[in-house]
Amino acid sequence: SFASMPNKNALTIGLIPADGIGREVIPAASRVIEAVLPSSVKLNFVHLDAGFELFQKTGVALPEATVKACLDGSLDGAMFGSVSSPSHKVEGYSSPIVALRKKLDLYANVRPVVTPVGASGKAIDMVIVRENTECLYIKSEKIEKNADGTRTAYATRKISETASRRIATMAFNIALKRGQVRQNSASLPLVTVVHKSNVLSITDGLFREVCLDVFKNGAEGAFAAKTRMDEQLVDSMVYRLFREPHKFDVCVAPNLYGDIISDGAAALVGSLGVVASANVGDTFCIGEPVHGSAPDIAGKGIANPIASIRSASMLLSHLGWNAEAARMDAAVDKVLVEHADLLTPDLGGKGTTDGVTAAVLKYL
Ligand code: GGG
Repeated sequence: SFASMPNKNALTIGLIPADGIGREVIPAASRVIEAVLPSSVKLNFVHLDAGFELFQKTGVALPEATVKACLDGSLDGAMFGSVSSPSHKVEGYSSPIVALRKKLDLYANVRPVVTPVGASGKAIDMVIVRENTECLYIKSEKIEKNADGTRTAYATRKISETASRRIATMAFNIALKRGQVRQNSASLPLVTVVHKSNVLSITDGLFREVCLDVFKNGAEGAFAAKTRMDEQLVDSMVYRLFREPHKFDVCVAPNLYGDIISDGAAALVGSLGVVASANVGDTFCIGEPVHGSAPDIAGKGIANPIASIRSASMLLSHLGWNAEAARMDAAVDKVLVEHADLLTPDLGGKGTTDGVTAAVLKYL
């Protein structure tokens, strides 16, 4: 959080629904934000464009106006929906969310993976902290023709000490905070560092080394005193995630591993439709559901709004609206646990985006 004392009079939030179901779930989340804030707050939503569909119409995926609105101090924060980037190269197109994260230096993608409070069975309560600015996502690729006429493609993977240090610091700070609210817990919060340094000993080796150093020496010794650190090779991490997900607490990973393990972890808590994230930098935050644009169900009114509502709650919490964020989370949990009849098809129900949103609004 970078605002412990929010301006309690006004809140201006940018809405960037982008493609597909983003255009259904972001309006749902904005309705919940509107309902949870005290009526005395002057709430202003600023609608901003981005996306592959926009690129197809205008030749621009991320308009300057959208970037400027996020950079010029006029917004307190923003919500992003989802993009439909194609799986093949399209001349002149580049993913707007990847660009936005880079341009705003939103260096952490924080992804809580949780079972709802009140659900039966062993609770899963983990946070995946994904590095958001480098790794293979620098998209430095090239293709060369070989003498025999076949082609070979290369991608450069960047892991810097600076980016590794700040993502590790973010992860240990999140662990410290979790430790503070869990005063009765017998064990200290645990940060699992995910890497593959047995193979990629230079790049992942650097990530691992920096994480270890942050643990040992960061926050003037507070991390070493008040948290624990563990490490997992990414393949073994996936295995353990499937076998014993309840044992994980905070996990920190380079960009691509973080993306893959968090989509996988979503399957453990029902569906991708309930997993939220916040893209966090030192001065700005964008809430964003982990799911994509789901073209197969776009426009049908059945997209699950819960990931976006939870992302909006993460955004509000970052902006210092902690009580309101907690009310949103509690309302979502109640709907998940008590209203299986209302849930959307990704969770096995026959419900709709509007039906789930109405139920969350009722329980706020
Ligand atoms: N809200 C996450 C999202 O839209 N994911 C889809 C995705 O990752 N697309 C690739 C991209 O355009 O970055």
